[in-house]
Amino acid sequence: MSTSYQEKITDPLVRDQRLHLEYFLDRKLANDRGQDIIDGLNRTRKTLPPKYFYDGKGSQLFEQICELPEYYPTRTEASILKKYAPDIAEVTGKVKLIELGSGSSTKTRLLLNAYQALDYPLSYVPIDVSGTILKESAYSLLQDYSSLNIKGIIGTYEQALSNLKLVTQEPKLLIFLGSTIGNFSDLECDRFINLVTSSLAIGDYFLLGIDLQKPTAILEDAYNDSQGVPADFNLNMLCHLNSRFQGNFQPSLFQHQAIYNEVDCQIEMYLTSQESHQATLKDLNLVVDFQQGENILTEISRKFNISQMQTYLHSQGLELIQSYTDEQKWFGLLLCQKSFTSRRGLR
Ligand code: AVJ
Repeated sequence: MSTSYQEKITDPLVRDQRLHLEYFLDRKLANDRGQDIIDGLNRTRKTLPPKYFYDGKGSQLFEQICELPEYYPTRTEASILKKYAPDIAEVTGKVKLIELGSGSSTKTRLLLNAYQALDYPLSYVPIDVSGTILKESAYSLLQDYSSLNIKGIIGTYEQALSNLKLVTQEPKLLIFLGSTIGNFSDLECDRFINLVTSSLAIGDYFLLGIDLQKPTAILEDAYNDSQGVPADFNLNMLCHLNSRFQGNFQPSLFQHQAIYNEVDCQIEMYLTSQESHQATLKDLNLVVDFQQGENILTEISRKFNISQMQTYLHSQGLELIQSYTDEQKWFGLLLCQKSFTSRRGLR
């Protein structure tokens, strides 16, 4: 039931109609009433949804994380894409490229290059919750790809995907990189994949990036660098909530923690309250009490196994066409296709 509006673009670059933007979240995000925040902070074990990391500042900090020597996922995934994008383009043929959580669209360029090399007209639909970063990346892509058309969607995955069917009947490649799927619980993952399959037509492709299981020390280093960038990223969520919902969180009262849970194969990121205190989010009529040492779980980042993921995707109506990985098998890219068999027929 989201409302959207089209922004009037006055930028000279887009006078030729190569860029369209659709907003499901307006600039003040008034549509987003933050019920998920209220629910999460009222639990005995407090949680906050990771999507609130990504305001303008948070997206910038995430870009900085990607540059850290310890944070291997981005660079590893990019190296796999660099090597196999031509293969992917050849398998899919001409498609409309749709990206969930497009961010800076840096890795996307590797795919665009591959499709361009095959002389396919380039059509790209980036989807992100941060309008700032989406626009910046779109402008830069338009400058570098002269035959590119962009339709950017600013909103959540749910908002964007539930409206996608209306957008296009052309063959599609939906990409979800960076192992962002690792942020979802089992239930959220089922819901998400269900959104994906219902927005795709039979024969459409889905390219999924997954971070793979590996020794604890390597994983924990990736989320606890020496420069404290992941800490800033984690703490920035509180600043984001403050500005968006008139809050008074004091980031200095919290400490960043990231540990690998070897049982559940997931990094767990916490903000730990250093003293007992109270914080409020005025716009949400929310008052929260914290005890000394109390945690807010801000993110899980699950680490996967390719064949388990293949079995899961199959059960959801997505067939693995090809999996790509790096030499160390640290990261996987799964190229899937919405199956020709109906989902119910599979079980
Ligand atoms: C964007 C969800 C893939 O889980 O590694 C990086 C986010 N959090 N450092 C991840 C993140 C802390 C990242 N994803």
